[in-house]
Amino acid sequence: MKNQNIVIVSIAVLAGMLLAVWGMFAVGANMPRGVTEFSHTAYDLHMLILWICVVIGVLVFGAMFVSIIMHRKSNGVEAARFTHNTKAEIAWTTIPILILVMMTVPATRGLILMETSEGAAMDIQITGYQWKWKYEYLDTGVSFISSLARDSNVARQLNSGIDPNTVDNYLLEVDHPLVVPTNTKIRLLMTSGDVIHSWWVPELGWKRDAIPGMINTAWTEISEPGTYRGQCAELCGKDHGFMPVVVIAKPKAEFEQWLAQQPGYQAAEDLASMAANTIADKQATADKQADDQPEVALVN
Ligand SMILES: [Cu+2]
Repeated sequence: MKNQNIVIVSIAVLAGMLLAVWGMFAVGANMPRGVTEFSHTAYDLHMLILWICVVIGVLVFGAMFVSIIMHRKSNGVEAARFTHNTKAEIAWTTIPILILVMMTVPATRGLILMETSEGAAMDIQITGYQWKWKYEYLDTGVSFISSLARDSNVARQLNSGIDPNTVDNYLLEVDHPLVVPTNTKIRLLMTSGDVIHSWWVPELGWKRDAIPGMINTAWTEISEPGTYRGQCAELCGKDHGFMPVVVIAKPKAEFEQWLAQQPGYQAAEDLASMAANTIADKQATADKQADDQPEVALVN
């Protein structure tokens, strides 16, 4: 009879915990799995740790409720009077340590993966400004400012009379999205022109602070073409909520076509020869200035 009650209480606790986890998924409160290798790593790590927590929760709450219900005073149970139990103390110290050490393995692997930006095929510099983003495709001459889209900007004004629910992607749309190629390792160099911002697109699996006077490095490699939206994730002033991020991932050929059509685009060879010319020009000017200097006789 007693054992039967223990089973009933345990099943009830387990059901309650599973119901809570299922509810979290049902309302879509979980983090997205994303579209990059790193976002998958972060998601899998998050799920692994969630289930470890669920198992611990079921065991701890199960033991607690079983003790409370089965060993209650009205059931005629007397409280135990011991104060120490060495074996129990060793167990509840070492088991959590082992669990934590076990969790550090995938977590460290994920952190190393996130920091390894070597071998990137292209570099994009992202500069945060109050309250917009500047994207520079390094070594191509292409750069532009990305600001909140007009529809959202009009609707957000006080007494605009526009219902935000009628605006597509309200506060999550920009005039010039960041366009990137799929299946290409891209290094992103983050900095800021004024205060600290943070560039965050949940589907990519990370966010990075954009700090004035510093360059933070991140990288991404998007596997699926699509539009991914995010926001500035660092409170950066009164319009912090109005500087969204929109990333459009296109297949490589389509991206190259897009890039070549951008104002200021220069193929890499042109840029290299331009840079070489500039250096040669500077050298020639310096030489000429040196020649023009009147000879000064040194008098002892
Ligand atoms: Cu910001």
